Amino acid sequence: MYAHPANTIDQPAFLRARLLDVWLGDWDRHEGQWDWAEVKDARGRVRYRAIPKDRDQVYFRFDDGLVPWLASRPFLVSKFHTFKPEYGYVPGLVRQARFIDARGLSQMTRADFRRTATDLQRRFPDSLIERALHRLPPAVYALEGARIGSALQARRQTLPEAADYFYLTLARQPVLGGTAQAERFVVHRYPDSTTVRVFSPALSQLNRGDSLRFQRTYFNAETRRLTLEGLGGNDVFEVKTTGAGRPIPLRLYGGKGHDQLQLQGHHRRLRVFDEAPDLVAAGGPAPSCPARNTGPSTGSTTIKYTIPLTQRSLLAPAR
Ligand SMILES: [Ca+2]
Repeated sequence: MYAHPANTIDQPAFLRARLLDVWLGDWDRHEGQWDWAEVKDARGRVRYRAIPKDRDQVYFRFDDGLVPWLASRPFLVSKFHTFKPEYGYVPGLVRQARFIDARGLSQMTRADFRRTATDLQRRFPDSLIERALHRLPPAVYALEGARIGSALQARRQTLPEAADYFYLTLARQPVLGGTAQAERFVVHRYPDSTTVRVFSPALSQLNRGDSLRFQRTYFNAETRRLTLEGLGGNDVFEVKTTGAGRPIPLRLYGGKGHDQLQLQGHHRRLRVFDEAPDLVAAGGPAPSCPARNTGPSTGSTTIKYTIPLTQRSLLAPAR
């Protein structure tokens, strides 16, 4: 995905897989827990479809003792989640996957989350839950079957609410990355929302005239801070601010290459970081050097793909 904009994750399919994780209470879904199927089209675009594996934390039970109680407190932002009829603290439940969620769900809207959740509700009738639980060993079914079954039914009823909480968790401080190729980030900031479109000239070589890679509107009511990373290539950031209100705070990271910033309107709540001193616009904010360790880290060392040093950015996982 870093190498070329023609490589993308199948986001609707990944959202279905992640909502299944949420329903099952599988909190351990970091990037090492997935394989990826490559689906190539005739024009050379590659879509990656997620294949979940290592479901060893499903129906996890962690509620018998003081240490487990402490480890599951929301104020400790625990990743450990006991499987119960209620979802509990959703940001903790999805936290282990935040590195891959930021990339695999970046274009999924609040409506997509709700629609997918209600679709999954229909696909998991009581008869299916019962049939699945009967595949447990008989001794386990006798001991846990009824408890798991009723919890699955209760969680199915409130899956849309949990999906909404999941969406809001991801929408709070999104980080959007470019690729190693040149991109043009077109940002329109309004008092109540910010619209981002990303164009990749490398894409129009595959499909003439179509270079739009990404498009999304972020809302002040949901988003506290928005970060855009150009990564490699000579990137252009066009930022237009309309009105005198308080737009979503925006952070731009130019990354490698000779990057350009074009500003229209005021530049309040805008911070600019670049490794070369070329990301300046007349009257705009002075760029700072990117500080390390301010981006999201995965807390995981099992990540399988590696990012060449020249493309590594704040988005790169902690080693
Ligand atoms: Ca780039």
